[in-house]
Amino acid sequence: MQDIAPKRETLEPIEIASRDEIEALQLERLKWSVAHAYNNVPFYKKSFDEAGVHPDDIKSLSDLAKFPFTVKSDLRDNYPFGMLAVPRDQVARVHASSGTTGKPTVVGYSKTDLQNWNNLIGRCLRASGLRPGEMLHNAYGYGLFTGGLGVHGGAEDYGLQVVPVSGGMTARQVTLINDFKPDGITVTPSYALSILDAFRAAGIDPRETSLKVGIFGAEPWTNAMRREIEDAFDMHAVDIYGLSEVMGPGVAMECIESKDGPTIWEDHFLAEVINPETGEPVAEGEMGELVFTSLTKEALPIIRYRTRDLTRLLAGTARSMRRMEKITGRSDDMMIVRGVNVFPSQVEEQLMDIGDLAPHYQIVLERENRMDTFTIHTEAASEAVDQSSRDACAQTLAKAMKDVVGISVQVQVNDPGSVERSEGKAKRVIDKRAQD
Ligand code: DLL
Repeated sequence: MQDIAPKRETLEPIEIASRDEIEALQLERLKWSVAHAYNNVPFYKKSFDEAGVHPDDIKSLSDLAKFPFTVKSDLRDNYPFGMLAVPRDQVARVHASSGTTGKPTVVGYSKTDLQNWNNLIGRCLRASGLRPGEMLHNAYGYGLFTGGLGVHGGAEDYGLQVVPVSGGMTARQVTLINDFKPDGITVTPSYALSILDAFRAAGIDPRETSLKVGIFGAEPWTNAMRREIEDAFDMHAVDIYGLSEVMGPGVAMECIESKDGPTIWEDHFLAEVINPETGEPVAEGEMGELVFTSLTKEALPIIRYRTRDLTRLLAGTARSMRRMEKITGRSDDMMIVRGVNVFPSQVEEQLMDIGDLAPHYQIVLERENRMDTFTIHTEAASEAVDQSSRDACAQTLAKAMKDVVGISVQVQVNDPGSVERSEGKAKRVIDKRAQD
């Protein structure tokens, strides 16, 4: 893999400013953002009044902890436009995330919000090692999902040539990568694996493509998956994080020179980590639920939004801004199986170490005789892996799950291609227990 790290002099000054400068800017912006929300969104006025807090109470960054949280259902309850803080004619774009149940969560952007978003995506792309003039194959879904259009606008502004391919039509993805010779790809890690299969099906060596870097996000993925993808494509794999309620992709981005978890763009977002049970801030560097407050957003200011994402905050390395540890899971993805807490990423980590297995998997939870069963459906890496090797793989994986994670599982190693593929975010867990 080539060394494509950006030169320090190409970074924005704030990325490498002192902590004091960053925190001073945050405080100034926080005061504005909290007041903006309070003065323009009835939901915030009511919620702050009920909690007995007022924007004038913000004298330091830690004062934010006195303010109430915002959760996804607050956005749903104010569907579609009740959370907007600007008149409708100042909203330049809306996006929405489709929940599995109920109404979608709608978010809006002013022109300035879109400019800030573009700028932050440009910052992410620079951090990935891509340079103006290069080409980006953007396979995040276009439409209401923030991935496609969010990355697109920022990539264009940054000076890349964007191929707006979106997700799907996987054979065509291979043709375009092969013919157009892009330098980078933006895609969910699970869809990258589908593209990888399609390369092999087309008889093209994925290590021979022009791709130098892949920018993966929108779903959890492990360092084990990073090694798999980097090796398969002979390119760097870096992590981009974001969520629609806070902006979309580009809230945080892993720097290629360190690959040690996404750097949070703290000049636009204030991050906290709380104990999900008590709501209290955790001690510095401890695991908990990530909470974000927007510092510059006009159309949809968001104050103390509970992401459900579990991580810890870490000191800056490649930049002075703080990092978050690579997300291992969401609190709502956590499976409680016979009393043990399990995340899909723990299955992924164990599975990736077994050479004869493909990196595709799905977990099915069922209840038999009032006992939970946990079955991992995965695939042989190729048709050449015979039944006795498949049985051995199944045993190895079951043993690793028992020894490392502490639960008994069943493993089914099926034929290549049998696990459902995603064109965007993968569905890792099918929980049939609730239906019993
Ligand atoms: O997934 C925005 C995005 C698009 C991010 C493209 C990165 C790339 P939502 O659909 O609102 O927005 O989903 C947000 O996805 O709370 C996390 O649980 C998960 N997520 C996003 N990025 C990562 C990541 C977009 N890098 C939810 N690692 C978030 C782990 C991620 N989980």
